[in-house]
Amino acid sequence: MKIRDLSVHHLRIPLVTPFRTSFGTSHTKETFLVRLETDDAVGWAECGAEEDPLYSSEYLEGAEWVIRTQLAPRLLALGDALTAGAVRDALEPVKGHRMAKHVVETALLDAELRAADMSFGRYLGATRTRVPSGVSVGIMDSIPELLGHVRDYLDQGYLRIKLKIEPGWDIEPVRAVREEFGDDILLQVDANTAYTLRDARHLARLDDFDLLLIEQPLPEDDMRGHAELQKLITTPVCLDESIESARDAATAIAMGATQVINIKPSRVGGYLEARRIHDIAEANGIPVWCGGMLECGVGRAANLALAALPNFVLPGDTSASSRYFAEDITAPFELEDGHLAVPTGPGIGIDPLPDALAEFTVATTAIDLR
Ligand code: OSB
Ligand code: MG
Repeated sequence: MKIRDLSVHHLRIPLVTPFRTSFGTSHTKETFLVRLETDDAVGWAECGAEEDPLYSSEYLEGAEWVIRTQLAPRLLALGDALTAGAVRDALEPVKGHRMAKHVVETALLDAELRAADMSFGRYLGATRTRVPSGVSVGIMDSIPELLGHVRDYLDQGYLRIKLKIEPGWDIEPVRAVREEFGDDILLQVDANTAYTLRDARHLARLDDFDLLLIEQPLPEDDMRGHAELQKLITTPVCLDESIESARDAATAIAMGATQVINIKPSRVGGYLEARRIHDIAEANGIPVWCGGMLECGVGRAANLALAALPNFVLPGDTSASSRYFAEDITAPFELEDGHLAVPTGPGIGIDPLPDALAEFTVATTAIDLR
């Protein structure tokens, strides 16, 4: 496969509500799309990196630089031997930068699958036509404000609530949500690395609330700490930031550092690696669910296909477009009976809408193919 044209489209899309985590607050979705044209098709993919390196060490400007100077030349050097399946080995000399690798591999895979008239879901091995939706709820200024948002999401039909937590906003919001909405709602928390092992006794207080899991309580490089923490709390530990590869997943499972895994294709370098993690977890009896990076419709479409694989047994952070944006870059994904439909068209199964693309694009750069 020959790349005819490769470009980066920077987007800025307003969020319907600010999103606050233990590492910062977002008011807009900043990302870029990669558009990749071959002789047979056009592929699209969305970068998972954020503007600043706060969730992980990657950030948008850096990812673009890596794609332009490191990844694109290596892929072009493959000539006709370039396929999505060849990307991993070709890019292996470049350390890390998984979100940059993810977006180019995914754009290539999209172009390839569109040319083959095959959907992402079919290619990855999806076994369902729709996936259950959860929602990730940011840190708020007050408990009443939080309860208002949670009530609204439950009224819309979301099947699971995830509360972002940090020191000072953990036990009380969880208690308030349980008291207000009862013991039957599926509830979990995400700390985005805000604690240390010294907080184990405090975090054990969450054990009273029958949470599905606690996501990434400790720093991303503290695999051992998570294994130690799990011995001190009964709430299942679920790793997000710590799992960057299938090897990380195997290590975490073997160490007892994770009982559940949040799989984000962007964080792990692409859908092929994401599927390996799914398979390793399944073989070890570890359930997985699909995380998110507040993606617009382009990233969401492919995530839904992945989330339809059999070991995605918990509702994911794959919410409807309206949870994030008044206007999405694609036709909106809508909640039906608490679920989102898995796209069935070729490739990711959806295209950016020209008008929305024009409205939200703040810069476009061509990648030199010479
Ligand atoms: O830790 O899962 C996370 C968003 C940005 C960065 C990190 C995370 C998140 C979310 C939002 O929780 C999930 C979503 O709705 O896309
Ligand atoms: Mg997380």
